[in-house]
Amino acid sequence: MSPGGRRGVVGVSPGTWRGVIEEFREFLPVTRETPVVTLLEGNTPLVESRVLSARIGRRLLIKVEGANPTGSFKDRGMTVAISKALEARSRAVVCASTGNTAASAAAYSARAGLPCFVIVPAGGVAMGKMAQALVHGAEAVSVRGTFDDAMELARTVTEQMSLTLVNSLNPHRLEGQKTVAFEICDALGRVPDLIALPVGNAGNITALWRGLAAYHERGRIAALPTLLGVQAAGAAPLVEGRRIGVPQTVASAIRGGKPAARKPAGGAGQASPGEFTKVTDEEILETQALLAREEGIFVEPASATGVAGLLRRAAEGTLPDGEVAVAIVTGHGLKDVDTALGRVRIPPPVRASFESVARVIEGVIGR
Ligand code: AN7
Repeated sequence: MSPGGRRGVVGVSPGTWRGVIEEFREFLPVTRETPVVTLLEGNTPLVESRVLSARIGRRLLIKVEGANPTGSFKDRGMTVAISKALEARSRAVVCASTGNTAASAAAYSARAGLPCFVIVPAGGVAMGKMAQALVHGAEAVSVRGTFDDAMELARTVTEQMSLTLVNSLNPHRLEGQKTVAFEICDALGRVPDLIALPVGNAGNITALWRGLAAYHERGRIAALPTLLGVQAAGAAPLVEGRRIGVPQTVASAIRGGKPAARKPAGGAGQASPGEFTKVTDEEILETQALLAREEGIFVEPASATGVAGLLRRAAEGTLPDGEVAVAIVTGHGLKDVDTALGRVRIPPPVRASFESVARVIEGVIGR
């Protein structure tokens, strides 16, 4: 094939992963004319749990979405949204964000050569994400308000100024995010019985369900799983069935009170995508520590939320049936080191000598 047939992945050696658009092209709204803007996202690890399986009483695998190029699942949707924006000759892209969408939009826009504006709630974005957006060259607008206010503004601005909105209200975003479902089923060789994940705007859970439905329709999987959507207790509009004016949680990525995707919609004629549950900030932070210390997986607080929901349901004895569960951990822990460092102690410096260092080691494991 001539390089022109694979614009955007030129230079990738044969046999390597080509990014979600090329790998799952038949399921995505792209044509041969669509310029593919990719950072080779997807193909993230599906890691067998070491200790959490025993705690929930079934096999658990962890889908590590923090291994995407900008450190979150958003890249799966952003490769499609930015490719389509470029194809449509958009003047600029805009998103409201608690951070990860902004980081991803900024990186893919940089690659596409498109101006990118991110509207963020002042004080509501973890520093790693803010750094990503700015370093990639996005223009940030920090508004005195909540994420929900920022979202409203992003919608208005894109409508009034004919710009491209790249939040999950952009249908191309959800199309790309479907691909996590394909990868999970491909890697397992079957559909899991249960998939748990954090829920903010409910874009990702909607996309996941659509991906599963698409594979089911094609006969690639024999059944559909139960989805367990988990929200933070102080920002749980979908669990409580009402808007939350000033949502509060340590998990800043999912600090929203008015889900943009509202009711997670299944595919045509599909049953409801699953169940919703909520967990406290304490459970979120304990689960984050557990994942890091017992499984070797460092996730941001929002991403620990899905696993925390599994643990809570298991403890209550209300976990849906099934042998095999998958937890999608959506973003990397390095994005929010401020929160993580709140739970550990940075040691004071000691003298740079063998004795000083040995004393520390002996204090922990003995001689
Ligand atoms: C790590 O970046 O909304 O239910 O603006 O960053 O599809 O909203 C992020 C959301 C879960 C929730 N985990 O996904 C944003 C933003 C992480 C996230 C979610 C987000 P949705």
